[in-house]
Amino acid sequence: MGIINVTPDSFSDGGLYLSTQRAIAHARDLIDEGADILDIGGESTRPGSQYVNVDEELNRVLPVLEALVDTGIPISIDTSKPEVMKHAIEAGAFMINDVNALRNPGTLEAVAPHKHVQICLMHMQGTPQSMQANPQYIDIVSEVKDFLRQRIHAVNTAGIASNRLVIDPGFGFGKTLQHNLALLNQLNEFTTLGIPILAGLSRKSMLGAITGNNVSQRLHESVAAALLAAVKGARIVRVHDVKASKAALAIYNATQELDK
Ligand code: 9MG
Repeated sequence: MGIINVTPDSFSDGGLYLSTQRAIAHARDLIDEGADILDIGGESTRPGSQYVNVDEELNRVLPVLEALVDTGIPISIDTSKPEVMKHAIEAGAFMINDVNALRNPGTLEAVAPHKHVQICLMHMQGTPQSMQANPQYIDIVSEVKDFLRQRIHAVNTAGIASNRLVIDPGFGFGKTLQHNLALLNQLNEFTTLGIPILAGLSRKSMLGAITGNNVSQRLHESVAAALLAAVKGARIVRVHDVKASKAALAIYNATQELDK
């Protein structure tokens, strides 16, 4: 899954793709590099990020989505707002990537009737504004797993079948470095929930905390993290660097073909 941020304040490439044309050109590059899905976001979810109103978020994401729909690449829209979900689905979105796991009022109703639309349910402790202030867990893996199990149950009850779902432990969303490392190390624990796992580690500060590299220099650690996530059971990796990630995953995938 290639990342397209149409935001002025995303932690890695904020501002770069704010203009619609530049975002579309970047998306086309990621398609050429082999992206299987594109994730378009109009509101940054980085720690301390600013709220964006519905109209502004729609103005950012819809023109990019509309320009890419004809390419045939499945498009995910990264949003927690029901109005944005509805418009994006009407415009042809294939997935809604909600870092708030459909907990906002109106979101379940926005997506439930659209049986062809996939949904990513992500774990987050707190909100992007405050989540890194003091994240607390007694047992990170079982608490995140319990949260995802409860959200799967809640969305199923709202009429959304499990075959429409993807789950994500939410690396960096209300977690310390130790929490993130425990989640990555035990990512395979989440496979028992029976839902495909998405992992987003690309260029995140947890990687820089280990290597000391700043955000623009985290290619190698991002590729390593994506590969490790795949080995531990992730089916989708959300990345900025599609070409390098694809090459690394191709090696792992080739070893998996041997087992078939
Ligand atoms: C929008 N966004 C930023 N980081 C993310 C992650 O790790 N997972 C998902 N699903 N979305 C993310």
